[in-house]
Amino acid sequence: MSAEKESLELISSLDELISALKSGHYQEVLNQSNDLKISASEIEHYTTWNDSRYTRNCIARNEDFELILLCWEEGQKTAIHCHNQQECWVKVIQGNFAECFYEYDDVHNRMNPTNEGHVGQNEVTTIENSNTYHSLENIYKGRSVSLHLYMKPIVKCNVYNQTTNQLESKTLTYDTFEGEVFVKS
Ligand code: CSS
Ligand code: FE2
Repeated sequence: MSAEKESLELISSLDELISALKSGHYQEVLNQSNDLKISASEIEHYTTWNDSRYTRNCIARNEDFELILLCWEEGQKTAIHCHNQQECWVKVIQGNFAECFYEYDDVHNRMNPTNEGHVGQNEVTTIENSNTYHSLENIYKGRSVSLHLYMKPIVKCNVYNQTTNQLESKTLTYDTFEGEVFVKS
């Protein structure tokens, strides 16, 4: 291990978090995730809003990780989805979420709820089991903002269609990339 890797100190800003990730300190970032404080002013540059759906704003990524800021108007929610077998870490920067976990029953083609809870400001939720599906909903009386770390980046994930009871593959995209409007190539 390099001297630099041994000497990682407490991460106290978004820039330090990005540097730690870009230099491969993944375990240290995860170890500090509960204590990590990211202020509203640091994430302001990355926030965008859409009246019809939550927005996905990529702050930084490489082949090993993806750090995304999600911005949610009141009541906006995800579909029931998985993470394409990638580890997922979510920290609430502002607001409050209802989270529901599910397991897909492929005998009866249905999604069975297994657990539910709330994730509040500064709290962290993680998904490590590749079979786990979940949904998040902004239940705050106003806007919420959450920081998501995926390892590795998630290009596609399975989404549960509640009308047909089928799983569908969805390609994920961004609204912004490193603070600029994202243009699909
Ligand atoms: N996985 C969803 C957000 S909930 S973790 C997404 O990246 O859009
Ligand atoms: Fe998710």
